[in-house]
Amino acid sequence: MKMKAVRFIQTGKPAEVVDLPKPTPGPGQVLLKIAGAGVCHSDLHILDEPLGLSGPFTLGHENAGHVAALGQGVEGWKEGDAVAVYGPWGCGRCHTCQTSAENYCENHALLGTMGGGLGSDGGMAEYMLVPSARQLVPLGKLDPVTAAPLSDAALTPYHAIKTALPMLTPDASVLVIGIGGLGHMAVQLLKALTPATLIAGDIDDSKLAHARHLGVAHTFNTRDGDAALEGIKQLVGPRGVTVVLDFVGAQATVDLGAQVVGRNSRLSVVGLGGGVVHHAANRPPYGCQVTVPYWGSRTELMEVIALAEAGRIQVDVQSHPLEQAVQVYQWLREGKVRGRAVLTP
Ligand code: FEH
Ligand code: ZN
Ligand code: ZN
Repeated sequence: MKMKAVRFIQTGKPAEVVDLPKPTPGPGQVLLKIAGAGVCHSDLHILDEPLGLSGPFTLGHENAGHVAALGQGVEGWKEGDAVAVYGPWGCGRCHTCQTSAENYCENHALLGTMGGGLGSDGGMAEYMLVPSARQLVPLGKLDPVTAAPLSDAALTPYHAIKTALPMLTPDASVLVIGIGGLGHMAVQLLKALTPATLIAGDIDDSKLAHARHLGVAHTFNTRDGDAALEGIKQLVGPRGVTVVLDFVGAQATVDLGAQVVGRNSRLSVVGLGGGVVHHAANRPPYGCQVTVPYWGSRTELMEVIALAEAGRIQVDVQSHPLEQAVQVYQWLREGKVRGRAVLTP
């Protein structure tokens, strides 16, 4: 049997929709029938720049669907179970992986893959092979199409926010730069988890309107960096912003973040825009923690799913047929995607 799949061929070449044989699960593996595969901005970096991933492989690292077949020896799951795929595939043996933080696997350099859609075949296909049942997280009654982005667009900001929670007191402030797939989930997570004052920055007024729709009171268009800088400084006063979450990671956004954070703060750069944090005395201000968080742990994914099940967060999904993948990537590149695009086989 054949199946449609969206393939990364090599850096500099567009993705291609091709026919591939339907995979069969080997011992310990699980075959999923994919319901939704999120379209992440990181894929554009993978398609455009040498990120050390060699093709060809099937794209899609933000996946959810139903168990279709179990490899020999797999227990605890049955055909039809709705699941999200935990995306960062680590070794599963090291101390860090044993804590479920496979995103920070100590042996990552030896694995030859970052996960499905990131070196291994991912979920932009009718079926996906998951190497181990440990990468499956139950979705309960959630719809796998709208829940797929929980595995990256929600998990990645959740991981960055969770470690900053002690800093986010009622008199604190947090700036979210980039209200796209991850940013629109970040503002919802911050509203659900913290009393801090929320501030949103983006170069696109429609993305700022989305942030206001999600309950962010203060929005700034960062296309005019000086005006945004002055506006944010006026809003937060001499204390500065407590936490900056930069989901763009470009030089302009990293610079803005470094200029608005206060002392004893945190600047978290998540986006792959290639910006660097310039350092000099008291710049960023003394006591500012600069972090580069990556994705999240499996238990954090379970916590994100619980938030969605409780109705505390909701992904704004634009779904499109799998065959439209190349067009959807183009819309993402042009900043025309609101929330998260999800491909449905
Ligand atoms: C993917 C590839 C490389 C770096 C970061 C990412 C994220 O999109 C995963 O959350
Ligand atoms: Zn991603
Ligand atoms: Zn490991």
